Amino acid sequence: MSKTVTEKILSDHLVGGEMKQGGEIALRIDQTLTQDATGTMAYLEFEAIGIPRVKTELSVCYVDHNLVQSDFKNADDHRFLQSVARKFGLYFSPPGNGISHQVHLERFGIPGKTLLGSDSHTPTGGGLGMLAMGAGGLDVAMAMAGKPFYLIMPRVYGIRLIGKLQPWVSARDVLLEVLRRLSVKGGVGYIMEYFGPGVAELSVTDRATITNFGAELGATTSVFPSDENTRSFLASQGREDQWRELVADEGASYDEILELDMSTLEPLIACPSSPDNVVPVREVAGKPVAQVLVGSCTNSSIRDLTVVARALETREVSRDLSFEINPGSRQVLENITAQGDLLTLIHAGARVHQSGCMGCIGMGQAPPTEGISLRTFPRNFPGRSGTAGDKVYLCSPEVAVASAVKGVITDPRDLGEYPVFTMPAKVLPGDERIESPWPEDNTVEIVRGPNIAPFPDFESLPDTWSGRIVMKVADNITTDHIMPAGAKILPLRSNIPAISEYVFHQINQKFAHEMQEAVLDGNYGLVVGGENYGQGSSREHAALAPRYLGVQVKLVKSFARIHKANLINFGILPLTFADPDDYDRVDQEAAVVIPGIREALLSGAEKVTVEVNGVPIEAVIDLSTRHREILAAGGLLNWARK
Ligand code: MIC
Ligand code: SF4
Repeated sequence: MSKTVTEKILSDHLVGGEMKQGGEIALRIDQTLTQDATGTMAYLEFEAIGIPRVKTELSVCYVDHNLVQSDFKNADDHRFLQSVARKFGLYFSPPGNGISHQVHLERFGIPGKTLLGSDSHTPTGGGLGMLAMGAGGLDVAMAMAGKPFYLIMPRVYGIRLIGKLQPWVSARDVLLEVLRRLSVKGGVGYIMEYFGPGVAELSVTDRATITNFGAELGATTSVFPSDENTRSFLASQGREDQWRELVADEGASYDEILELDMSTLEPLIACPSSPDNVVPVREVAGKPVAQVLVGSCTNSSIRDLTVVARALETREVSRDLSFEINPGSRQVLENITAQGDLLTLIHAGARVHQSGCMGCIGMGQAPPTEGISLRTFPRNFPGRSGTAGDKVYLCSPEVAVASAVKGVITDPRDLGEYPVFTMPAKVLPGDERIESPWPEDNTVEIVRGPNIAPFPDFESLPDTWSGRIVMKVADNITTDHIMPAGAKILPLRSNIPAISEYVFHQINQKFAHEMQEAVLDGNYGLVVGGENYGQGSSREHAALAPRYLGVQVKLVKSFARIHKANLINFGILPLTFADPDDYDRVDQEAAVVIPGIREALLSGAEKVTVEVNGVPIEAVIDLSTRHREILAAGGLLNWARK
């Protein structure tokens, strides 16, 4: 039978279940990655599982998010992570070395392998022909312990690329166009697989921009074939021996197909405050800009920064804005330095930062009040930049640099000739600070600072659940709404009691306090939500911290994949409305009873009655047998211990 690239990698790694759409499958995971903001928790969980060494082919522990050290907390976490890597046998990529996804693409990714990462932009690896997926920290901890990763068998969305990108139009615009057509929930339940003659026109870093940004479609992941361009990328990294060809068979079939002629694309931009709020740049051209940031795991490769620098060779950036560069990795920084492009950037007025996530996760770089911020980042969710009421636009490096020069949003085609750039046949690897796994040594001690709190214990699910609707929210609620990030809150990622104070902070600053009082009165919490609830980040804190406060059930129209998996892992029951119109019939504060919920779960019932102020409403239980057992036990760690 003819197979897609997705089907080939899935069947090579299948260790349980059948590859039938909608059923649960279990996959062998070859590689894992963690970043610091989710990693501390993932390693506390790995310790709780009690396995002495990681069992994957390769696991890497990155520090890239919590780089601002305004007190001891982040610095302590960095040391904790380094000691954990040494003890458990992982590679360690220290602060300043770069964004996990960029470094992983450069130094570790291998076509045809599976990669599980505790970050939603792990699909970056799809640019190399890997099946690279984001997950919660606990799922990554299980994979490091050698356990399979469970997943509902996705459908395959084929994106057929034809044509060639025009000057000043780049990979970012390809995905902006896909987001414009499909929206932030258009990829839910799918793996996006790129094929067709246009694929050969894109380099591996272009492809990685597309698969990375594809996370914003809500897709399970995105994948490109592995071809001659993949071979030359790996050769430039000195890793040609790790190349293998991996392309879809002639006649392979996709569940959906979208055809995209790249030659018809023009520069696009996502307006505030959602990545799918996309228009052509010319429609918003002329608006004054206060800040331009080039960086993030989506667009900070050697190609991206070189194009920006070359466009600035004979120009300088406007003095009315702040123009900032966050290189994706030490490799990127070393190569643009060796090429001389770094000097051009500095000379033209750029503020150059260390390699890392920086302002993308609100670690500094907050824009001024009312000021438009143009970013080559993947997310512009409200408030994520750190400034309330922010106006963040997402665009390509080309649009960013043109706007930085003119001081207003600018279609880069106005700059005239497009700089030529060919990727060097051999790059400086820039991996001198990556620490290889230490040999097993029982004397290695884990270094723990006072901010690292023990993992909380959770109770199992009662026979009948009762509580109150403590929050009702609309469609497309992001994990940034549920559990915000930013320089103030991120340092609390290793301390669940402390971080839980900020749950739903953007919506109701008193939420944590109200929950504490409700629980004292014996009222556990149910949260009501709309479509695509929990989109965005993989942060399990968005499940763990509400659970710590006493939120035990979520009843919504639909869930984002990773968030739903995190809810299950921490024993929060994810239910969906059987009739979406019931959403309008339930109000915040209403008393809720779910009689016989434990029995319903364990007997495999597909529906359960939820009584809201005494009125029955039907809810769907869309869960596998394993999920049901985990929920009844009160979470994955409880279940695994049993
Ligand atoms: C993000 O882009 O939102 C993050 C920060 O990288 C998250 C992970 C996190 O919250 O730590 C992600 O994308 O998963
Ligand atoms: Fe870092 Fe931003 Fe990428 Fe998340 S999206 S990994 S915060 S650069």
